[in-house]
Parts: sequence; structure tokens; C-alpha cells
Amino acid sequence: EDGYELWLRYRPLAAPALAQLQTQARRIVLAAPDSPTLRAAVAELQRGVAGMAGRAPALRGSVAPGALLLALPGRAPAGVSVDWAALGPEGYVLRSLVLQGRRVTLIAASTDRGLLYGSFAWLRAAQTGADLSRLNERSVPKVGLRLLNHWDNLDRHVERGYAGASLWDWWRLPDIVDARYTDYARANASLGINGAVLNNVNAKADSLTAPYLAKAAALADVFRPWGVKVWLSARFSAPRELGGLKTSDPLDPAVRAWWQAKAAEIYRLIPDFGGFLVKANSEGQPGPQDYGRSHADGANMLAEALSAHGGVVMWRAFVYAPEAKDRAAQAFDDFKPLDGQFAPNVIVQVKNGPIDFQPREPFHPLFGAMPKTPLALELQITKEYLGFSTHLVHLGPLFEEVLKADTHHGTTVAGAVKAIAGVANIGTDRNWSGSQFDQANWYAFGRQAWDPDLAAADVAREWVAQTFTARPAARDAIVALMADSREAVVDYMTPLGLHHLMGTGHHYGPAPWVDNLERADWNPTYFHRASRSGIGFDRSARGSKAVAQYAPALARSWGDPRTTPPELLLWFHHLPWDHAMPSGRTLWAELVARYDRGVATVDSMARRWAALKPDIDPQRHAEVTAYLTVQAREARWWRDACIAYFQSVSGLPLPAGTRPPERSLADYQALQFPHAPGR
Ligand code: BDP
Repeated sequence: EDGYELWLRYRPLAAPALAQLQTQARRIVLAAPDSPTLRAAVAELQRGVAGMAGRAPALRGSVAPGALLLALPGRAPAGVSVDWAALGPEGYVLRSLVLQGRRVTLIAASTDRGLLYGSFAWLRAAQTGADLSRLNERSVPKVGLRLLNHWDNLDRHVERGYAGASLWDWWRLPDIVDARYTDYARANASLGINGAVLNNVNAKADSLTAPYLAKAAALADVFRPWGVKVWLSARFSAPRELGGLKTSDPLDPAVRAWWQAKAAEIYRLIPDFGGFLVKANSEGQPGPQDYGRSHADGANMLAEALSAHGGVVMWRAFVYAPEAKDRAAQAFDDFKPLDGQFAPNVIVQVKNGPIDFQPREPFHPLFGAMPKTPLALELQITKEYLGFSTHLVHLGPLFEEVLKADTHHGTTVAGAVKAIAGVANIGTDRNWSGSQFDQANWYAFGRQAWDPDLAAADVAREWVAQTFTARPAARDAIVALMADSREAVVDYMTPLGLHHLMGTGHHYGPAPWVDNLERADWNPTYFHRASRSGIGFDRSARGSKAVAQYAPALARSWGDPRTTPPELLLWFHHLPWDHAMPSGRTLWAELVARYDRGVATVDSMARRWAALKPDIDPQRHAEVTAYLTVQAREARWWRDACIAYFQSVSGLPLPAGTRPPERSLADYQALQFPHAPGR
């Protein structure tokens, strides 16, 4: 039980579920022409049923009782009625029905990829204990592009990766094709993830050279049957670095010609190549502004090169310059004026919040504010700022919070996007994600990207049933623990809207005191602005005015501390330490109480996990226990270091009854982490 099988474990079912499965999956019947994707679907169904029921159903030509019938339009037997067009290219129907007097299960879709997704949905139903004789489900993804972004370097180091090395063995590719690539694609297909950007946004031009394109093509060949397209991060200066040109100016005809030839070369090798992801003029990366051109000029040039082949450019909006007076405001200021200037095959990719994947941020003000530009939502699955892979933090609630946030521009965030990308947390660790529970974040990303209306708790329940246990009491206890974990990390790291309090470079532990980095907007002190008189970043009309970037109704409520939810209070306001909180406490006492609550929640998670010992296999139980021990210790570290620091600034006594920090502020400040992972 090392976790390698993820949520595709297909363990033997117990009676009566076993008997039910045996009667519902006696044979597989295809009403569809053969294809690699269909073969993948059938193989997965056979593998799943063999695992759960002991015997794989054979592929047969005729419908009989207990058949799983996979049908495409025009092929389905008489008596099957499906609104095929409404399913689109990826949707599916699962339905128990009687066909010519025989009880069968219909998996119907308009494409073989829809059938693949439907097959996985049926397997999910079987693994989670659904009544397989009464299926009636219709599912169509709400967002068309659902991608993983790998921040993987060509030397196999993963930027912000906490699960081992990169899966992509670039050195041995394309000749040696690890079987693990197939399992990776299966796992993605089971969630509906339909694309993978293979390399880091901090890209090397080498990934666009012929040898590396051949390697990417070998991966594309493995992923293709599973519906996962390959994308690449493109380095903007590649025409200079690889093409020997004097410039990479996007308006230069030779540069444009270079990219067009490069696109043609890529599509010869990878006919279904997804497109380019680009980080330009951000954190030192080259870009169009190096030549006095705009982000739109840069993106449109690449879009032109890809358009003949049906490719897409994902152009990132993660930009901030040292001179900006509020880092949180800059992407909006740079990109909003470009609305309407992007080519149709450009999608502007925006991080969920305006800073950088913090435990909690308000949604990014660009969502809903660029009606003429397709946008992508970028989430981070790898937990760069949330305790890496040692802290148990379930991200489903965070994803749900942003996906369902009302932009007040007439849509939710999910409704405002054409694509959803997740920065992957996957590596060569046997358990893929660095810890058992971090697999759930990959799972939640895929499922919630497919259907942003899903409740995070329901998705977590599915995951637990397929990984740890389907027994209701234990399953629900684990789901509750996962649900609590997100608020816990907010409390013990950055409560009340605080953000960016972490240590330099590694981003793991607390360092709210840091004030000496080369750029002001990298310093925690820039973000919390704590002083003798108060704490918080004033983004109201009296401060940076960033709150005005939101729709008027939100700008009004978040612009006034009395109507700002406590969760975002210090994100938008600088307030005196004695500011009265809704709880009746002062701001200072509330801050301390939240830190305490975070620590207490982690302690309770550890206790609840301990009580689950009889329900979980010893290997995974012990592993999670060890991680929770680390988390409990480090939640205290965060709490103690932050309280010690903020107290040194506020000069206030600790609220009565508060446990004083274990060590002195100087002790926390002296800690060094020269070899922390991930940069
Ligand atoms: C930050 C990471 C950095 C990434 C950057 C980005 O610290 O490693 O390169 O985001 O998204 O969160 O480009």
C-alpha cells in the first residue's frame, strides 16, 4: 500500500456490492468503431472489474443481460435514445436501461473520448458503492481546457516540486518510454484532464529544439489514447537563442517567420499539439516588453504561428514590477487595457488571486473584467506556500471558493473562464504527490475543473472511498478532517487576510520579519505593514485603491472594514491593533486566537486520524501519522514565530491566558534552511 495506484485501486468488493457488480458487468459490447481510445476504455473497464469482481468481462458482439454497452451516435442499437448533440465532444451518459428485454448499462457519448470519460465514471460509481442497477447520469464538462502545468526542468528538477524528480526522463526519451507515463495519462483521463504542459514556465529554449521535440512527441504518443494533449512552455527569446536571429521582437518579420516554421515543425511531430504556455516579462523572463512591445503583440505573434494548426497560446498575466506601488494591483493595470486586443486563439492565464497562491486570497480582479478576452484560471496543486507535501492541507475547499466566487460582473470565476490550469504536484515518488493526501489535491483539481459546481466535500468523499475506505463512518471522518485542513493552514500561517509571511526562497516556514530583499515587493514587511500603530495592507480608497479593480458592489463592501469579511480584513485594510472585531475581541486578540485555533485544529486532525487506525492499512496509516506529527510541530512554529514577531512590533502584552511562544524571536530569526527543496 504505497499509494502508487492512486484512486484506481479496484480492490475486491465485499458482498452485496460484489454480487451486484458481477451481474452488471458480464460483458462489454461496443457500438462504436475500434480506436486506440476505445481500446484504452475497454482495457480500463476490464482491469477495474477484474480487480473488484475477480474476473474481467469479455468483449462480445451482442447485447445480453448485464452488458456494459459503449455507444456512439449512429451505432447505438434501437431503443437507445440520447441527446447526442448536447453531450459535446467530451460529455457522456451513464444509464441503466432495459434493451430488448435485457437489463444493460449504457455508456453513451458523441466521441470515443466521451466514452473513455464515461467508462471512468462508471468505474468510479462502482468503486464508491453506487447502485449500479439504477444509474442515470449525464455529465458534460463546463470548461473545455483542463490542463496540468508541470514546472519541470529538463534536468528533471521540479521547480516547487515536493514529490521527487520530474516524471519525464528527458535523457532516456524518446527511445526509453517508462510504463509510468501510461499510468500518469490514465490517472488524468480518469479525472477528465485533457492537456499537460510538460516543462516549466521558467522555460529553457532547448525544449523547442529537434531532439527535445522528439522526446515530447514520444510522450504525446503515450498520452494520445487517453485524451491528454501535450503542450509546451515556450521561451520568448528562442528566436535569438536557437535561431541565431539578432532579435526576438514580435513585430520583426524574421522572428514571426521563425515561430511559424517552429510551429510547423512541432505539428509534423505532434499533430494534436495543444499550444504554448508563456511566462513573459515576469520575474526576469524575456518578453515583448524587451522590445517596447505589449503583451498582446507578443501573444498574437505566437497565436499567428499556431493558428494554422489549431493551436492555442496561454499567455500568463503573472506580472509585477518593482516600481508598482501595490504588487496586487499590477496585473490588472497591465492587462485590463489590452482587453479586445488579443487574437482569438490567445487565452490569458490568471492566477486565482492577485498575489501568488497564498493560503487565502480574494479572487483575481481580472476575472469577469476582460469580457472580450478568453481567460484561464491558474490554480496551484503543488503546495508551495501551504506546507509543501508534509502538511495535510486539502485544496478542494480553496478551489471551490475561487471557482464559485461571484465576480459581480454577472458570472462566477468558473463561468468567466475557458480553461483551468493546475500547477502539478506530481513527481517520481512512488505515491506520485509526496504524500498520500496530496493525491487528493490532484484528484480535486481534475474533478472540480470538470465540474466547478461540485461540492469539494463530495469530491473528497469520492476520493476517500476509492483510496482509503468506502465504509461510511470512516470515510466521512476522513472527509471531515480534510475539510478542516484548509482553514487550519490559513489560521496557523496567514489569518485574517495576511499574506506572504513566508521565508525567503524556500517559502516553507514563517519569516514575517524579512525586510531586506532586493525588491520591496518580495519582503513580508511590504505585505503586512505591521507597526506600533496597526497592521494590514490598505488597498482601500485611502491606500493603494486596488479594491477599486473589483466590480462596484464588491469594491464597496471590501473597501470598508466594517463590511469586509474577517477572512480578508488585513488584505484590504490597515487597522489599529485595538480595532473591534465581530467576535468582540480586539484585532490583536483575534489574531492570536486564530493562530491558536490553527494549531488546535491540527492537533485535532492528528487525534482523529489516530482513531481511524482500525480502518486504514498499517502502511498508509503510519505514514500519514508521521506527517501529521511534523505538521503539528510546524503549525506551532508558524504560530509562535509570528506571534513573537507581531508582539515585538505591536508592543502589546499577550492576551490573558495565551501560551507564550516557545522560543525567542531571535531564535526563530536565526533558523537557516540552506537546502530546502523546490526552487
Ligand atoms: C511563484 C514561484 C515561482 C514561479 C512563479 C510563477 O515561487 O517559482 O516561477 O510563481 O508562477 O509562485 O511564474
